[in-house]
Amino acid sequence: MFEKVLIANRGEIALRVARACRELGIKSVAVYSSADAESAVVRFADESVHIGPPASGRSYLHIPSVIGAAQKTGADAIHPGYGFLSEDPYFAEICANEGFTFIGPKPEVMEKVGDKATARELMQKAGLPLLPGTVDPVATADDARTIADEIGYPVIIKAVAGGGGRGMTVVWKPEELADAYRATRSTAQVVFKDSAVYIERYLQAPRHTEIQIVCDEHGSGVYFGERDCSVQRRHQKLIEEAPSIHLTPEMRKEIGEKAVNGALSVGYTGAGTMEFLLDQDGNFAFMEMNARIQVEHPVSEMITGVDLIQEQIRVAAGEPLSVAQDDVEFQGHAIECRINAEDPERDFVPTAGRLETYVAPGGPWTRVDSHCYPGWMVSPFYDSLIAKLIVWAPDRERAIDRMRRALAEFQISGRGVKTTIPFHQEILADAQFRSGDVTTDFVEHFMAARQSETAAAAG
Ligand code: MV4
Repeated sequence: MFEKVLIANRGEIALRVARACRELGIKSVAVYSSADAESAVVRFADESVHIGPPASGRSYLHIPSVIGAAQKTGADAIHPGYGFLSEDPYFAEICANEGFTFIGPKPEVMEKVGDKATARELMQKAGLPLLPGTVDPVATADDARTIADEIGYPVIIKAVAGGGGRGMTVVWKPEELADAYRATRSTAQVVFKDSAVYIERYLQAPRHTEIQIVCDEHGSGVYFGERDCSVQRRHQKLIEEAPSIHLTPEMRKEIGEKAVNGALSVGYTGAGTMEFLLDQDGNFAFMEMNARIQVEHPVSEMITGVDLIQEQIRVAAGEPLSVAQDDVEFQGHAIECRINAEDPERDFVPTAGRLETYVAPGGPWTRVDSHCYPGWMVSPFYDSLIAKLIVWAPDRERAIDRMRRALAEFQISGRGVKTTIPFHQEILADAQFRSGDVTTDFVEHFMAARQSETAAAAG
């Protein structure tokens, strides 16, 4: 096992990783920008190193500074968290070359799954279900037209280098295809410096259902069930839950085994997520693979009782997974609300500022993953996630009730600081959400209905 792990991240996930290290008896090293000098992880970790100014390009994304901190402190591994350098194969390679274990998959595997068309091809070969479409990038507008005619409309054009919802165009009619093809390519070139695109059948109003897996270096892989992440706005997830109430145990086993097989077939090691769309008839379609631990991993931990960060560290150290598939039991229901410093009344603009009040909820089956405390300065330099509130209960209805209770206890205030807490309360009170009949267009419809209610009340 490692003796010392450097955490190349900030915020709640840096603290989450430091806690896992402490429980495993591993020393932790925090790195921090000037904006994060007073952060909780700097105090919690065994050591800390200042790596640069607030701008992430000059601190958390600046590879020489991160590697320098690892050298200076004699760390033997680097945990990248999520975001920042977590899915950068080049960073993983530098870690290896400098003698540090990157806590994640091998660079060449990361590179393969990071290319959406390659991932699609590899996962199809491994037997995962896919939507009709191409596995090779589409070379010309004429080819695009021919392919779309075969697939049938609507279709979606996606950037090979895209992900997380960026660089996609839905095309409803053949006449619109050539323009959409050219527009997506040029956007992809500008945004991702790679103009390659592929085409898929477009699925309207699906559920976003993702499978958590962890694979070790001994050829074993385990799935930790699925998460439903359909409650999202502009590709930013707001609420995640596990399990999905739309799966039977048989469906869970089938898609879980397929996800693990797919990952093992490409030599994947570490924690990862296979993202699928789930249609109204219960059909899965593989979308992309995320080669990192995700924000919403706690809901999977809550229903399985397994610490996924500890598993991730264990397998990176070359140890076998601590659990076999048969040991993983799914119990009850967990929900996570992302508490962001944003103003839902002003199109969710980030609201940076100093927290005057910060009182986290407690009580039974209530977990708060956060780096915040009274007096903490929420910085405009980073993403606006300030806390994750996670609850568990024997069933979904009681989990929702518990979440409403916990959200009501949560007190966060500061000059100019608004949070998504009241918005979560509204969603949790919504009859459609409570029924579980939620697809990826839920928030959009919810917002529209909310708008017209406000207008009616004012009128
Ligand atoms: C799709 C789709 C419908 N059909 N692909 C968005 C994120 C990226 N990972 C995949 N995305 C989508 N791909 C086909 N063929 C709809 C989406 C999509 C979506 C997916 C998951 C969660 C929210 C979403 C919101 C809009 C569109």
